[in-house]
Amino acid sequence: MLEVSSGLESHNQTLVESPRLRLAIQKSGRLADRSRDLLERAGLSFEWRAGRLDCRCPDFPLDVMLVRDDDIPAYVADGVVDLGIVGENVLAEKLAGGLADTRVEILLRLGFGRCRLALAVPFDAEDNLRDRRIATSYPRTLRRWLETQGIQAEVVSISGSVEIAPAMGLADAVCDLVSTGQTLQSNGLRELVAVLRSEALLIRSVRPLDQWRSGALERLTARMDGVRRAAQAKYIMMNAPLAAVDAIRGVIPGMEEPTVIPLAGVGGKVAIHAVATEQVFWETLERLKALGATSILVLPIEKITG
Ligand code: PRT
Ligand code: ZN
Repeated sequence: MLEVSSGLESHNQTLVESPRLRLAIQKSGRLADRSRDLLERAGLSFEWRAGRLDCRCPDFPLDVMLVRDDDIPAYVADGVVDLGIVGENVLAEKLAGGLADTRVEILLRLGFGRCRLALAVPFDAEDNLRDRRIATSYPRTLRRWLETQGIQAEVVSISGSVEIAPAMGLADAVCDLVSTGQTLQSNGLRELVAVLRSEALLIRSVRPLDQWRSGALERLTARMDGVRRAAQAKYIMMNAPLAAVDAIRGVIPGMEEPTVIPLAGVGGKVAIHAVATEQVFWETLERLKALGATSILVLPIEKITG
């Protein structure tokens, strides 16, 4: 009896199973953990198994493919997957290499994996790049930038360890990804200018989706956007003189309308509660204190929607 009913159920499931979205993320590397973390914060659970290149979400119609980041733009453009999470630097290089930007659309800037593609020269070299050899793993992006700047230089294409090219005599300058700048510095290089600023992007294929998948995509994007906004935002509470409320509104970055509540038994003082949509720095707290605010609390926000 049991056997018969479970057989029928699985038969029915294959007949009626809803379509699923496919998302490509980096298998391992600098974006891998943050991409998985984003999915988990968006309420999507996965059992990541070592050696598996795909993973099915049991509580959302989404399958995730784990791939090399360089392959993600083409997979998305060709419709192998519907969505991808990839660094802007990788997408820009593929677009500069002829991948039509009409085939891929940026849905969200995800706010992690931040870096810049920057030109750098040895400490004692001149700033001038004219007729110099520049080593890079991003030859197409660099050529485009040189063209827009009207700079004539030789682009030397290298994969990996670009920063050692000048010391090896392979180039006079480099164009490489920088985040803290430590790698450049420890290789005796100084940064001249950023060619591109990059962060992780959620991209989609422009191929039309059926209505069901479109709905799922909208829900997924809204959740990821909520996670991203919550990560930046902070909930701020403080007590302050009523007379300082307007000045305080001007100090808190990206503050929406605050809630102002009179403090029981303390004339002229109020409690202010507000959501700051941008990062709150120590300098901001010092300015609030200078305006008379006390008991200032800055709390993380887990989810934002609406
Ligand atoms: O195996 P796969 O092809 O998937 O990965 P990968 O080796 O090509 O890429 P990976 O994992 O190194 O980086 C993935 C993405 O992370 C990049 O495409 C960027 O979008 C982003 N990212 C953010 C960075 C950095 N920060 C970064 N600092 N990618 C590389 N670096 C390297 C840089 O190349 C240099 O060697 O870090 C060094 C510089 O760091 P600082 O802190 O010393 O300046
Ligand atoms: Zn790569």
